[in-house]
Amino acid sequence: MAKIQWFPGHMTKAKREMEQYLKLVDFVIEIRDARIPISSKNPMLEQMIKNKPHLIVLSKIDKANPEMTKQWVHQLENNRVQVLALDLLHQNFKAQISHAGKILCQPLIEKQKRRGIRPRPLRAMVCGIPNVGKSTFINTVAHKKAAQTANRPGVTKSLQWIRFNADIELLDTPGVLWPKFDDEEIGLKLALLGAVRDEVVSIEDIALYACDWMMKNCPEALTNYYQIEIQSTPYETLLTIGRKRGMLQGNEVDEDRLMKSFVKDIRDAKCGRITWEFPND
Ligand SMILES: Nc1nc2c(ncn2[C@@H]2O[C@H](COP(=O)(O)OP(=O)(O)OP(=O)(O)O)[C@@H](O)[C@H]2O)c(=O)[nH]1
Ligand SMILES: [Mg+2]
Repeated sequence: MAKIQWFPGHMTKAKREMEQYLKLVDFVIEIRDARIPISSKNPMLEQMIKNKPHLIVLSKIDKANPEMTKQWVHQLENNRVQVLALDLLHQNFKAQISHAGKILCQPLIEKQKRRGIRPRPLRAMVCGIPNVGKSTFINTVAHKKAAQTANRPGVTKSLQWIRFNADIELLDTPGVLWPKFDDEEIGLKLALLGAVRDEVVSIEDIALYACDWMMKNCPEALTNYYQIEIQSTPYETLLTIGRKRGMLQGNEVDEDRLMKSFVKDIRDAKCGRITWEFPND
C-alpha cells in the first residue's frame, strides 16, 4: 500500500481540501487507531472543524486492549464530541453511527423542525491520517470499492454523496490528514502500526522501540508469545527471539529477517491486544 509522504505542500493542500469539505457537512467523522488514540490524530483538526459536531471513531479495537479502549472512549468524550470504538472489518456499525450523528446534530434537527422543514439527511465526511480505516469505513457503507483518495483534482467537481441510510449521507471521499511529526516517539508509533511508510523510519529502530516499550510496559506479552526470557537490553531480547525462532544465517541471527518479522507480529497483534498510549498520560 503506497503511503503518502507528507511535505508542507501536501499539508497545505490537505488543509485546503478539508476546509472545502467542512463547509458541506453537518458533522465530521474522525477515525483514529484505537491502539494509538493520540498519535493517530491530526494536530490541526480541532482548529479546522471549530464548532462543527465531531464524532471520533476509534478503529481496530480488535487489536487494542479492551479495557484501555473503554477508558479512552470515556476520556475523549465530551458534550461536543461523541466517541465510538469499532472493529470496522467485522462489525456492523451503521446504527451506532446514525445514533451518534443524531445526538450530535440535535440542535440542527430541532431548528429545521421549528421552521417547519422536514429534516433532510445529515451530511457527514470521514477523515483521518493514513491507514486508520477511512476507506474500509466508506467501502462498507457504499458496498463497493470506493474511489481512490489521492490526487483528485477539482475536489468540488468530483464530489459525490453516498447514501449511508435514511438519516445520513456520506461524502464518498475521505479527508486524508497528516499526523504530528515533530515528536520522535509519535513517529515511531505511527511507523510501528503502519501509518507511515516503512522507508521513513528504519525497521530496526521500529523493532527496538517496540521491544523496549514492551519490556517496560508488558513484558509478559513477549515472554508468553515467544517463550523466551527477557534480556538486559531490547537488542538482546530481540536476538533471543531470533534464535528461538531459528532465524539464523550460519551461526548468526539474521537480523533483518528478525526485525521485519517482529514488527509484523506486532502489527498483527500476535503478542496480544496492546494499546500503546495510556489515557491521562
Ligand atoms: N483489524 C482491523 N483492521 C482494520 C480495521 N479497519 C481497517 N483495517 C485494516 O487497516 C488497513 C488500512 O485500512 P484502510 O481503510 O485502507 O485505511 P485508510 O485510512 O483508507 O488508509 P489510507 O488510504 O492509506 O489513508 C487495511 O488493511 C484494513 O483492512 C479494523 O477495525 N480492524
Ligand atoms: Mg484509503
